[in-house]
Amino acid sequence: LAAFDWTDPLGLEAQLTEDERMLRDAARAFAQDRLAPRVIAAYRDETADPEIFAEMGAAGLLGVTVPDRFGGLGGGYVTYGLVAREIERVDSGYRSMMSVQSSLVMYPILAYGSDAQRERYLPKLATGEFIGCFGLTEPDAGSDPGGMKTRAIRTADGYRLTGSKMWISNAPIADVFVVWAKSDAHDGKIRGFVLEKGMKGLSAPKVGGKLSLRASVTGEIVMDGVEVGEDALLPGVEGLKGPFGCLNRARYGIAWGVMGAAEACWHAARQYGLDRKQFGKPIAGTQLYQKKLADMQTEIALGLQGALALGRMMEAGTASPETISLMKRNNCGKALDVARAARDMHGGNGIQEEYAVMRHMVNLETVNTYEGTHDIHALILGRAQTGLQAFF
Ligand code: TGC
Ligand code: FAD
Repeated sequence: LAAFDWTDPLGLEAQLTEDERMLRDAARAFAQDRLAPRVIAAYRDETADPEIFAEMGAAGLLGVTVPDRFGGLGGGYVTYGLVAREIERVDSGYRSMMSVQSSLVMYPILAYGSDAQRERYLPKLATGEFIGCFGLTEPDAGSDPGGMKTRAIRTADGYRLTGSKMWISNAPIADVFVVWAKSDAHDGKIRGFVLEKGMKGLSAPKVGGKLSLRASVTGEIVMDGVEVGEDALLPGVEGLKGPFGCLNRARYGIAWGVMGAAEACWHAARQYGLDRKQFGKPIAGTQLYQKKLADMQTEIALGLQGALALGRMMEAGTASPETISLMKRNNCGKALDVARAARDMHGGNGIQEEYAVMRHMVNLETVNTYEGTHDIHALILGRAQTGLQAFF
């Protein structure tokens, strides 16, 4: 039998291709060299540096699965997941910045946009010259986005959009806004529109006071009669499957990303336990401590295998939205458990900013909520196996 690698019990490394490992290593180097040194101050001061988008773009981390003719990397879904894992190992907020840009802004423009929209937006989103955001959630429509109030009313040469979006990542610093509205010209169906910063009636005030995901800026999108031409409409999709098509990709990335945050917490707890002595010996030498480490190791190894299996299904075109729900839900919940345990295992130091575990823990509260809450994904899975919807 082979020797045991405690960091990789199920041999994830050997299941990756040479290219995937190379791109993963580049993402890890970027995250550790460029993101890790600024995260403590960014989190403390609640500042999201817009320059990070350009830096991520230069490193090839925006639009990993977008074809290279539009400025993307033309990579596979496993590569995208590995990038999310490396960035979230530093902070969930930085992964949010990357995944909104890649899965929620570049993807819909690629999949549903016109040629003109693709040419206008994708290359600059890929370099980070443009920052994008995705507006689906509203103050009164979170888990139930079909209840949105934002309306697009037909005008002589386009549409007038009125409504407000809430909890929108990147919005206060965004140049490009992918927003979803019910369109009277399309029988009240949900349609996507691409708005640009500076349009009359469009504003994006910051949501302050967040105790989680503080390194990523969140805002509202207020549309007070924003007039756009026909060219702002995403022509290729209508109905909720438009935004959900994007969410499928972002939820998949989260399934990998949260495992990065969980690994950071697990490794930190192991090292802390080896260094910290109480009752005359390292606390990692106690049974309770080792049980917690074993649980972390097990859940992370299984979560990574699930994410990899799903990634291969995404690449083969065999992944279903329900399988994505299963992995998003499981890995967020397990990552949160790991982070809470790691916080506890650090004792008093666990609440200190330089130990990072509490920052990961409170970030993961957001990640467990956005892109469909833990319970909403349970209801999606319950419906799929009983045929009975339990949403209302
Ligand atoms: P339902 O009747 O189930 O479906 C309506 C239509 O949508 C289609 N659909 C999907 N299509 C593709 N992929 C999916 N995952 C899909 N889910 C549904 C469905 O086939 C149907 O199409 P059609 O053609 O028959 O009309 O819809 P419902 O209204 O009952 O929805 C229920 C529910 C709970 C599934 C859904 O609303 C839901 O998932 N709610 C959660 C909302 C959510 O995830 N919001 C995320 C906002 S964005 C965000 O959080 C970004 S954070 C990013 C970051 O910072 O990293
Ligand atoms: P609610 O839907 O009100 O849910 C509250 C509670 O009720 C939850 O526990 C939920 O599980 C439960 N619940 C709801 N319905 C049911 C039911 N039928 N049965 C049982 N329980 C139920 N959205 C975007 O569009 N774009 C973004 O970029 C974005 N970024 C975000 C960034 C941050 C920091 C945060 C916090 C959120 C972001 N969101 C974004 C919004 C996010 O997707 C929503 O917060 C999420 O979908 C939940 O909606 P809600 O907050 O309205 O909660």
